[in-house]
Amino acid sequence: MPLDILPSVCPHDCPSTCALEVERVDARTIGRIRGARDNSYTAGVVCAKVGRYAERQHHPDRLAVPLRRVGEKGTDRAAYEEISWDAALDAVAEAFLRAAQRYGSETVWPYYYAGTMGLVQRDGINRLRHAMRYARQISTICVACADAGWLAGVGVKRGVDSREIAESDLVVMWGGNPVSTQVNVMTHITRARKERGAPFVVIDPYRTPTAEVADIHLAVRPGTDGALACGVMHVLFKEGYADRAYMAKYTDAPAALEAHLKSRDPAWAARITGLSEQEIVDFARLYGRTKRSFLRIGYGFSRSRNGSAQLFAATCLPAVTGAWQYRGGGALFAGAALYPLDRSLIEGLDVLDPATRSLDMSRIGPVLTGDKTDLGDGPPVTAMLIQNTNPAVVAPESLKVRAGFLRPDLFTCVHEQFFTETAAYADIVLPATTFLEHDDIYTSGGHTHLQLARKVVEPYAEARPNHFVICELAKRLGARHPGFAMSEWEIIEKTLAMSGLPSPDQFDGGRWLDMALPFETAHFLDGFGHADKRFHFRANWPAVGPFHEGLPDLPDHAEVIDVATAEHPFRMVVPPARSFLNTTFNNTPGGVAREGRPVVRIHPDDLAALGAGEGDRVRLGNRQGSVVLHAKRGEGQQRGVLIVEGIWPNHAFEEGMGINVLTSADPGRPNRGAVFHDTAVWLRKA
Ligand SMILES: Nc1nc2c(c(=O)[nH]1)N[C@H]1C(S)=C(S)[C@@H](COP(=O)(O)OP(=O)(O)OC[C@H]3O[C@@H](n4cnc5c(=O)[nH]c(N)nc54)[C@H](O)[C@@H]3O)O[C@H]1N2
Ligand SMILES: Nc1nc2c(c(=O)[nH]1)N[C@H]1C(S)=C(S)[C@@H](COP(=O)(O)OP(=O)(O)OC[C@H]3O[C@@H](n4cnc5c(=O)[nH]c(N)nc54)[C@H](O)[C@@H]3O)O[C@H]1N2
Ligand code: SF4
Ligand SMILES: [Mo]
Repeated sequence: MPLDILPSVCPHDCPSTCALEVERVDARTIGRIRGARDNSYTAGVVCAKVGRYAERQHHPDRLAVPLRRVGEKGTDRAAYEEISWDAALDAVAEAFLRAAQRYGSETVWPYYYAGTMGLVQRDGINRLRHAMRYARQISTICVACADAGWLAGVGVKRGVDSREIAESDLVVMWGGNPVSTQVNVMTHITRARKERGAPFVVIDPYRTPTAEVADIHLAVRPGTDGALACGVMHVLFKEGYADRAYMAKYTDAPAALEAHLKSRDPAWAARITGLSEQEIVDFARLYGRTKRSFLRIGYGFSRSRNGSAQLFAATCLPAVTGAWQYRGGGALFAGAALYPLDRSLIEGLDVLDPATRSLDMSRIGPVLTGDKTDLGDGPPVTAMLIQNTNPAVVAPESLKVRAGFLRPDLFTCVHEQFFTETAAYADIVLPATTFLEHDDIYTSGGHTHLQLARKVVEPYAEARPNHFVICELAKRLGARHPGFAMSEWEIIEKTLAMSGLPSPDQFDGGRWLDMALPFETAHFLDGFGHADKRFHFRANWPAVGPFHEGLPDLPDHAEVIDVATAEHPFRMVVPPARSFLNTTFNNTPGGVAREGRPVVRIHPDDLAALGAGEGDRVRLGNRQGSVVLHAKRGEGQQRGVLIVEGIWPNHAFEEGMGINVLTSADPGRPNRGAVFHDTAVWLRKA
């Protein structure tokens, strides 16, 4: 029997946002998933984990029906009994009303992230929040540090079209690992290498799968990219690679920058980064003599207390050489500003009361354990609705997160596809649809398309979309907003109309709209995003956020990190594993088999000094706690650096708690943001 092939869009939290083709076996069953060949960015490629999505879609552990907790919090599925949707929704509404009666509406904290990137299903929770005056969420777990760093220099969140990578003569992947985290970047890099002989440089503390295929790997110490960028720019000025005419026309303070860089030579940068002077000079010359140089900026090096400053320093390079002017030249971090969407219907922005308090999602541990830094004189958080995220595993300071979720006076409802470790703390668990079972609209961080996707198969068992849960709760809570009475598709059509964008039938094949800007604008030849239209070498950190102490205005190494000390001599980085996507896929057989078990990569000399070998049990710790892992020889990283790929479930670790026991909920500077890769630890034999 021939299979139906239906279009869709990958909803996962990945900059690639692939245009998909899904084999439909019958109304409830899918086969393989492939990348759409006719989408110029996806170009027929998807990652292996989504290719075998049937493993996840038809996983025997999918949540099938609503559950009510009858046993202990934080245990397992046996602590729950099945109930009807009506009974479950009534219980949630009643708990929210009761909590608000006692403490005021801001005691309720709806909490969400990007388990799905569809705008209606992901962000609809904000409509309920605003209509009910519930506490707001400052969404810091992923992009806050990077956004602040990019905006400091460029002034608007967009960059050069990623398809232009194929037309570059030098591609630099800075602080990102696309072979694992956004494979489609590699399609375009491969074209540049094959068709133009473009060298490919990776800047990353360890030999990632991307670094393995690169021509040059600069294995910096974590948190020292600001120094590398300055050492490189020193050479660019000194050896005549700086484009002074470009800088005079397009930048704010080239003379101040040049004077500032005089003392930041390659020897200085080598001492801080741990690279050799020669590596820095060679890279600077390569970058300086190539006009069409493309910096693809990853998130990784922004996840540090000085991360915004690091990312900002990197973005200064193309402004010094003027690479922005050329096709295939310039830089890209993410393209959010390409999508001029009016989000008020989806998110209920028209009913938002700016007086309601905002809580930092990355600080969920401190928030739930009553930290006054976060709560001030406000009420405790006593009720939560959680959608599309798994904070029991992914948020920093896991021990505090656990203590918070275990509070007997906290009511939690978790809407999920699986019985995650967060669901195991819930009072009510609701089964959620996957992207194949609901409609949505998708923007993208890594390319320029706005995409639509209709459901492909019927919902599994009693699974329901986020939109359904939000609208049903609104009814029971008395929340009023036109969005609660509309279908997903009606919201999408109305949102497009309100935004002055074409209607769905005018999208290419009903699927996507390419929002790419003309060359002049994409390359900032008609000005950067700041009011003076210039690229800023002088960052105005105090205007960006409150935590600006210790951040220099000109690009520099900012030592505001968790520096290694005698007590904590190692610097730990906790990057993504290839077969998992955050915690998604860490329960599918294919992914788990490929990843094996949680390991820590240790430099061979550090391993020898410890008297340990490959596969031995070692313990990593700091003042927050400790975890046991198996050692792995880490070639291609400096001594004193530890790498723990994840995100494994907490229960995959010997003592039942995962790697985020060790990461800190300190805010990144200047405008918050989780600092996952900025942790000093000790290391012992276990
Ligand atoms: N397979 C897979 N894909 C994913 C994800 C996943 O978990 N697994 N997660 C998704 C999500 S939510 C996101 S935000 C993106 C993130 O994707 P990326 O942009 O790749 O960012 P990170 O995952 O934070 O880290 C990437 C790299 O940064 C490096 N790094 C850490 N600190 C430093 C530093 O100080 N300097 C430099 N130069 N490099 C540093 C790490 O070693 C790591 O290799 O990927 C998405 N795609
Ligand atoms: N150690 C360490 N920790 C990290 C990171 C790291 O690199 N290292 N990266 C950080 C980053 S960048 C991020 S973005 C966070 C992400 O962390 P999470 O937000 O937890 O990310 P995901 O695992 O992508 O998605 C969470 C859940 O959303 C559910 N979900 C998917 N679609 C839907 C839906 O339509 N409805 C509902 N109700 N649920 C749905 C999935 O089943 C999944 O369990 O993790 C952060 N934590
Ligand atoms: S590369 Fe990213 S967007 Fe593409 S299929 Fe994989 S997870 Fe989805
Ligand atoms: Mo992320």
